[in-house]
Amino acid sequence: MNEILVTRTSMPEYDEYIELIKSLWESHWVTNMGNFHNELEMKLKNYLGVPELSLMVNGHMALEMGIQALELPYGGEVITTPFTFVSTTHAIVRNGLIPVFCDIKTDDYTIDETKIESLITDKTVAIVAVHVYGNVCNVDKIQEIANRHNLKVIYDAAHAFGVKYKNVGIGNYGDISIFSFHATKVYNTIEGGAVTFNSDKIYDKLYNLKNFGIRNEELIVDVGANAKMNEFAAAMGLCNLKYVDKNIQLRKKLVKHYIERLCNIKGLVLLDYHNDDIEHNYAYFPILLQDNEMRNMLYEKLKCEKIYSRKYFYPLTSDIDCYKNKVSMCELKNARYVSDRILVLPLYPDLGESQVDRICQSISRILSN
Ligand code: T4K
Repeated sequence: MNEILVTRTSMPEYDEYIELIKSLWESHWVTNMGNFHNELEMKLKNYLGVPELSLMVNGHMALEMGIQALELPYGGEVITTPFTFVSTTHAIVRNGLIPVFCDIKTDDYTIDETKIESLITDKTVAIVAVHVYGNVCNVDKIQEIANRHNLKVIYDAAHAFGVKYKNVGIGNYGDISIFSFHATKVYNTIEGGAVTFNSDKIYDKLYNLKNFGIRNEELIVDVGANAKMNEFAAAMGLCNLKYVDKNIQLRKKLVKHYIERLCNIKGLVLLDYHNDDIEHNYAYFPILLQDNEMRNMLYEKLKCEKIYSRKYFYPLTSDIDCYKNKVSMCELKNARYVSDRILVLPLYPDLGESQVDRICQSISRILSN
């Protein structure tokens, strides 16, 4: 039996990429805002339908620098979700800010907007919410709360490339949004990421932050770092952008196939994709098991059959050693419930329907034993 990994990097045809990068052997210009970088910035702005976009070396640096660009006061509190990849929490803390963990909802696993206000104190400066699995946070309610309390809103849209809410690109919500273009994502530049926003001022600030603050050979205007995307990554991004719509359609078909085969299995809860306001990108296919024991058993047994699911996201970031007992949080009842039961099944555009059949048959057999 072939192994089926949780995801598989989408790549263009070999010749297409090689043809594109040939010019780099002529120019020898391989990084520092080269032509491919600038072309990709423009094309992604267009694709995501956002007013401004700054490319970054990866999604994490996009988040770290995006938060930094908002110049929040050191030691300020940030209300956030623990049900995410550690990058989200690390980016807050590495900016000298304090995460305050808020519970999530059990239907789409995003931050529970009804519980945000009770966590606001006079130290709260921002909300960092995550469009987890590409599921859209309640952006309207979150913005209302932020406006009422004068808070910045940052969306970790690492999973949400191409998602639209009410026909508007998801990168338009909040003060900034960040995307990940990691090899495991719906759209990849090998490693890469971007910050989206709507002000020239932030573009300049991010340019400085990602390029050591250098504006010209003798002018250094800020305490920047290095988070530039190189030309090989940008070229991969230019090639992959041509196929992303097709790939999302292939994902959608596979998700439908999964749902048809899993919807009648007792003890499984599937995501509800029926929401006319949301254009989904089908980034992940999470299922929720009845309890922790069942989830762990299914994970192990699938592994024995060379089917590699993942427990995205267990443990909660609030429970990892660097944060446990060191940060404040409300009762994370739903987050714990979900994190203990969630399992993400393999999903990528060239996963065949027959492989989905194999995965579903295994699940059905394992759960009925
Ligand atoms: N915010 C959120 C909410 C995020 O989920 C992430 C990243 C970030 C921020 C930060 O963005 P980046 O700085 O990463 O751009 C993966 C990814 O590395 C990570 O990007 C992602 N989230 C996270 C959810 O998943 P791992 O540790 O699970 O990856 P790994 O190496 O185990 O790979 C998983 C599977 O992907 C492999 O079994 C096979 C496939 N794969 C992997 C690689 C590296 C490929 O097909 N090709 C590859 O090159 O973290």
